[in-house]
Amino acid sequence: MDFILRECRLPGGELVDIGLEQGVIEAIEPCLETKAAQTIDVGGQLVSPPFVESHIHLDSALTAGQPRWNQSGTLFEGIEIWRDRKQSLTLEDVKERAIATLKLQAQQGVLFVRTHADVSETNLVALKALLQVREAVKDWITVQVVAFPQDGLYGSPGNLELMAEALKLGADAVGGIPHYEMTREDGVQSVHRIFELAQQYDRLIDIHCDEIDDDQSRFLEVVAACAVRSGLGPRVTASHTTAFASYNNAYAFKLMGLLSRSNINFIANPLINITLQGRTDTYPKRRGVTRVKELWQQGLNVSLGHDCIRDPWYSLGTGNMLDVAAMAVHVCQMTGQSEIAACYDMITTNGAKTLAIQDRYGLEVGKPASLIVLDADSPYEAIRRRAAVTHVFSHGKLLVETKPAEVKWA
Ligand code: 17E
Ligand code: FE2
Repeated sequence: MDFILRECRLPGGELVDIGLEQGVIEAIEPCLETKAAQTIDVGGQLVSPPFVESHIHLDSALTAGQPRWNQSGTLFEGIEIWRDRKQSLTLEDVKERAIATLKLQAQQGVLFVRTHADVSETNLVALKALLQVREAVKDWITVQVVAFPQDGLYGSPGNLELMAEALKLGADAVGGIPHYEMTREDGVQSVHRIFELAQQYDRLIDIHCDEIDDDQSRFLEVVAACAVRSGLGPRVTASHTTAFASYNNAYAFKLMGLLSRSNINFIANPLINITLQGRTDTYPKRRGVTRVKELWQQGLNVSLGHDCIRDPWYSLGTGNMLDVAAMAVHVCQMTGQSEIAACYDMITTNGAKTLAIQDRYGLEVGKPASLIVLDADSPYEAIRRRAAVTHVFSHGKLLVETKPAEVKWA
């Protein structure tokens, strides 16, 4: 064996040794007899599959304040600021910020990332840069790129062609933003078009859907219906769906039945939507984060994303998925023990399901040897203390080590 990690606490609580050989998990057993070139005594700390960042915008990451700060805190002002900033994008600018962000993520245990790339930008610079980044980093971190028309698929006459071009260039998924299209009809049509493109090019779908507090924003039902009719179900993701938090319960109940039938994935971004939404409310002020607990209780796949790290929509952000999970625990009131454990799943296994990479993901013999060690003995403690990720293994190689902070009383 190349590596043996001894006394690993799995997320489910079992204590095992894990053997890594030639980039693959070779053995998971209570007490491994074999010898290895290197042994790490994990001492009962949590060993987990890597974190999955299922929703982030790497093209705009690290641009907060450029050319100005978001004063209103709304999605719409963010889109306008980004429209100005994106005029000066270069391949180098996007690649540098994206790679710096991926390193920040990887050192905190993230080894799978789905990023959106704005394709409503005339030269497709963001998309081309992120496709180059996907290739450049593939030995240590897996990146998926969604072709995302930030200004709307029908926002400008050339946007549909730009989307098709992005898919020809190799984007992994088709994106959309129906609630931002000029009319409800355009929004509905955009969803149909997205499904046609996904089928034509054989790609995944991840739509920014109903990211608004408008209780009349009902594109999620269109996405779910298209998923049922096309049979694409698990290859489809509805991101944000914040209007779901404003729907009346009678409609939400009907919708939930359709969502179950559709079997699509959901991504909530609690850090950002707790700050973006509710901005037009006085009091009571809505939380504007989708019905995470109810979707989970319904047995649907929900994962969590950071969405932003220092960009026009959110000037904060650390890249630490435990921050995201902790915010979900609070905002979605998932404070029960099984609910906190579910929030940990939402930044690990559920994220892998959203990305449709389950064949390459998980602590199982035969899977790639990508795993993380945390300075905590359970997912609950990891979230509560935002525990440090002490070791990150990618494809059998130790990629990064972090020493947890030391405290000394005088
Ligand atoms: N664009 C968008 O439409 N929504 C968001 N939350 C971000 C970018 C970050
Ligand atoms: Fe987003």
